[in-house]
Parts: sequence; structure tokens; C-alpha cells
Amino acid sequence: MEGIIISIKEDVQELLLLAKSLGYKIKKIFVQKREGTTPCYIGEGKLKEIKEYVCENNISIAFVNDSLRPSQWYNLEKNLGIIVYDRIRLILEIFASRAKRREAKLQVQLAKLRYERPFVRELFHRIKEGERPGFLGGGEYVVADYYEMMKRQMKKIKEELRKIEEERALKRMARKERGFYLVSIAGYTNAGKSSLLNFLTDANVVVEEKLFSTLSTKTMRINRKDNIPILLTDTVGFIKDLPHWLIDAFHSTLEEIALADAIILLADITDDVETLKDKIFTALKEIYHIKRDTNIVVALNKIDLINDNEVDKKRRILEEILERRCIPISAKTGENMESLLNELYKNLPKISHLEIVLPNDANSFISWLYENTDVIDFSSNGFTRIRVDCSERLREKIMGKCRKLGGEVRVLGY
Ligand SMILES: Nc1nc2c(ncn2[C@@H]2O[C@H](COP(=O)(O)OP(=O)(O)OP(=O)(O)O)[C@@H](O)[C@H]2O)c(=O)[nH]1
Ligand SMILES: [Mg+2]
Repeated sequence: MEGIIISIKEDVQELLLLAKSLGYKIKKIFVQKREGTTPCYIGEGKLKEIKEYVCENNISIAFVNDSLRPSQWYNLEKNLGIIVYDRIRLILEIFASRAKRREAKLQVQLAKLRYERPFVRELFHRIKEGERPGFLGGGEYVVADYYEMMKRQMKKIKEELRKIEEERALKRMARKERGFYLVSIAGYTNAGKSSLLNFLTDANVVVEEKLFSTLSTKTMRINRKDNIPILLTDTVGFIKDLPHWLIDAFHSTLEEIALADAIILLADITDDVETLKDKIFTALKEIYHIKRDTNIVVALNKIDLINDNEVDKKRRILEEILERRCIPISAKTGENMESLLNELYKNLPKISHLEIVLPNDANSFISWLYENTDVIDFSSNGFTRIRVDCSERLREKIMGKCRKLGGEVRVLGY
């Protein structure tokens, strides 16, 4: 599948990657520096040049590096005689091709309907004015019916999504109940979020050199000796200049961010400093939009790909801009993972140190403690004495359980 790119900006790198992620080969990039406000988005001369190229080279699709107004999209498609996707449409198509789970599929369908609405309205308008856009092979009534059908479908999908969200909320409550810390990995698309989840847990999620590989969240427990009970969640990547309704379409994955005790914000250190800054700020803006007051640990990933001096230089610049520590890591080799985890632990709500004394027949509760807390010391001599570190949330639960078993809990400190 071969396509072209039309842009009024020099920088088309991200759009190229997006088009590649959808499986298209880009044959030529047309850049025209102007405002992009004309009826066909570009000037007439350029349009003619592109049209000739499209005809001679058998091009089937054009990607525009911007958001198009419905009328511009209509005029461009009509004049070029090929399919035209703007940036958001391209991102939506990628989402559609990646969505696997029911919830992600519904979210994509909803976002697509929402996106298409003003475009269908444009067609409707054109038909009323006597044009024949050839949409669904029909005229005014077909388009009007289609518009109504879209509205009905959106309503139905929203209801179904609400049900799935309720189920998800219940599951999440159960996890919190069990005393886990919830930590989400957030960051720009392709930063290595899924790779980090895979390294720290047994998740085995798909990792790809593509944008938006992850569209459904995955939650797994961190497997470390230190045994602090943390559930780590992978999230959908951020990308700049997305309209809010599209971000909201992936509400459920963002909810994981809203409910997290802490967030690991991941960036790709192989980007140049300006891009890094841009991407980190895009992600921070979205995170703060979801949750104003949150603990964020910034990690700079893929340090195995550049030399130590460069890592250090970029880290220092970013630490100055962000006014916080940045931890350089590699999700591939595991380098510096301990520093990241230590920084994460520091940012989690306080940990309580408890001494628990139990009668000797409390074996199932003891197993539970081993599973859900960090057991520091254990001795059994007529009665059982255990020292554990745990979250505040879990402390209340342990105290209640102990009381029922006829044991005692002493808080040694925080
Ligand atoms: N060399 C190197 N490559 C990495 C590292 N972390 C991730 N990658 C690569 O970067 C690419 C993207 O990784 P993913 O883990 O899929 O990134 P993601 O942030 O989950 O991406 P999306 O789900 O698409 O937003 C893959 O090709 C990974 O193999 C790293 O530390 N070092
Ligand atoms: Mg991913």
C-alpha cells in the first residue's frame, strides 16, 4: 500500500511513523509552507502538482499532517480522487487495527463515530446543495438515515462501555482492598512502557517498534524480593495534539492513572532534548488533567542505546527543567532498575512497620501476610512473632484480622 504525505510543516517524522505503523509505504512527501486555511488546505498550484504525481504513480492514499476541516477533506478527496486521512483519522485507524479486547474495540468504534459525525454532516450539506458525493451510493435520505444511525449506535456503545467500566471498578476496588499499591506506567507512545511492565512482572505483553502497540491495559504484580505489594499497570501511550474527546474515548485506561498511588512517567532518552521536553510535557499535561495531585517518578528509558555522557547530559538538563529527579534506566537490559524501584517506593504512601504476635494456629493468616506484605522477621516459640512492612491501607486490615484471631499488633514506626 503506497501513499503520500501532505504537510505545511517541515517536521513530518511522527506522521511518517504513524503511517508506517498502519502498514503504508510513503512514496513522497509534499511540503508547502503556508497557513493551511484554503478550501483545499493547500494552494491550487501544489494541488495540481500532487494530482499529477498521484495519477502517474498509482497512489491510493494521502495523509495530511494536520486536522482537516470537513470541507477541506471533502475538497481534497474530490480533487485528488484518492482517500485522504488527516492525522486524527490516521491515529483512529491505527487504534482500530490494534484493538483486541471488547472494551478497546468499543472505545475505538465510539471515537470513530464521533470523528465521522461532522464529516457526514458535510456530505449531507453538499447533497442538499445539489452535489453528488457518491456517499453510500445514495442521496439526502440515505445520508440523513446514516446520521441518525450513528447517533443511535453511539448511545448503545456508551451504555455498553459504562457497564464494562463498572465491572472494572469493582475489580479495582477488590485489589485496593487486598492492600496492593497501584502504580501506572504512563508516557508518550513507544517510550517502552510495555517493555518495562514485562521486565518487572511476568506480563509478557506485546512490545513493538510501532506507535500505539498497547490499547488495552494490563495489570500485573511486581515480582521482587523486597515484596512490597505493587500492582503495575501499562497504559495507552500519549501523543501530542489529540482532541480531548479522543483521549476521553480511552477513559478506562486513564482511570488507572487517576486511581494510582504513584505514576512512573517514562520517556525515550534517544530523542533529542527538545523532543524529550515536548513529549514529557505532553504526558504531564494529560496526567495533571486526569489527576491534579499525584506522585510522579520520571524514568528515562533506553539508556543502552546511547553513551553514558549523553545520558548524563540529557538527564541533567531535564532534571533542571522538571525540577525533579529523573532516573535513567533500560527496560531491555534492566540497568538501574533498583534505583527506579527505590525512587518509586519513596513516592508511595507511607509504609508501616508492624510487629504482630499470633497464637500458633494462625497458619492461613501467616501465609496471607507472606503474600501481601514484606515479612522482615519471623519467629515461632509457643506463639508466633512476625515483623512486617506494609501500606497504611493494609495496616488497618491486619489489625482487624489480628483482633479476630486473638493476636496483637504493635506499630513500630512509619
Ligand atoms: N534498546 C532498547 N529498546 C527498548 C527499550 N525499551 C523498549 N524498547 C523498544 O522500544 C519499542 C517500543 O517498546 P514498547 O514497550 O512497545 O513501548 P510502549 O511505550 O509500550 O509503546 P506503545 O504501547 O506503542 O505506546 C520496542 O521496539 C522495544 O523493543 C530499552 O530499554 N532499550
Ligand atoms: Mg505498549
